[in-house]
Amino acid sequence: MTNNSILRLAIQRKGRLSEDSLSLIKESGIKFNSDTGKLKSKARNFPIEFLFLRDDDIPDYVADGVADIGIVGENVALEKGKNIDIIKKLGFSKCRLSLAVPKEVDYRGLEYFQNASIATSYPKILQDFLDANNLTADIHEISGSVEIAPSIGLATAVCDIVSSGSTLLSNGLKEVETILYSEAVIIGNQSMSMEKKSMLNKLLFRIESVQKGKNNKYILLNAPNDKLDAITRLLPGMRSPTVVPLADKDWSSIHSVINEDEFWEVIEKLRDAGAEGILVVPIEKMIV
Ligand code: PRT
Ligand code: ZN
Repeated sequence: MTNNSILRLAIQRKGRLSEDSLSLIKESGIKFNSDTGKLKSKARNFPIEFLFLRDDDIPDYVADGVADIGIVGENVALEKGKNIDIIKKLGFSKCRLSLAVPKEVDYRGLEYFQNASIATSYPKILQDFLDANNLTADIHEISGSVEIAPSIGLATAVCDIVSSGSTLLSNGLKEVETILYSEAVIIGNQSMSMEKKSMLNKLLFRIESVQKGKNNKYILLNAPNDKLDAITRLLPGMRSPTVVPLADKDWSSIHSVINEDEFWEVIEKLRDAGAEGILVVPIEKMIV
């Protein structure tokens, strides 16, 4: 039973992805009751319905068309995802899937894993990695607390999600190889109707505007007119910087947009070039 006039988005009911998934939707201007105690919720101002599920179930629901799209970690999308598309990376819930071994092991390279026994919740991704490296190993699939497997004698290595690394450390393990860098992604059903695709494109446009806003800052500064050229060259802006004369006729105010990544470098150069009174303001949304 598919309803073509509404886009169904599956998000994690409770866990590491939930809060950022809900914030992204809210920042995209979509209003809804975010009580994840419920199973479903309809937006009030956008043709979208949310399904709140366990993250592991989301790829299947999306593949079957119960949901049209979903937000999951790339690790889950690749492990459980059959017949789904990865549509967009979302930049949050960043982590990596890594191989780790007891810290006393004198690790010299991948050959350590030949005939090893490895505990993991990601047997498919791990098997693909082993195959790609011509290795054979025993994979023990376990669904949680993978990091304790070596200390209870179940395995000689683990393949697990790492973020800060403190879980590995406190279990006497060290990270030796990274198999996958993961972040939250939007996954999608492969046979969405034209109508749903057009709703999805509207949603993606909004999400991209929010993301661009976050990656950029609005900058205002004062510059003596004889330094204007040098300073504007440091500031590309969306097209080119806006230059506004100040009451003091020898000075102007410059407004522009700069990328978060080059922010500090540009600020230092601007000061060296004679800019004063630099103000930096967050951008809520950016449409280019
Ligand atoms: O109940 P449900 O099945 O929905 O949730 P879940 O418990 O399966 O998933 P959840 O909420 O823990 O994680 C959801 C997603 O967040 C994962 O699929 C990853 O894409 C991403 N993510 C980001 C993480 C972590 N960081 C993370 N640190 N997922 C798990 N961890 C765990 C990891 O398994 C290990 O036990 O945290 C520990 C490692 O953390 P550090 O900081 O000690 O290295
Ligand atoms: Zn899960």
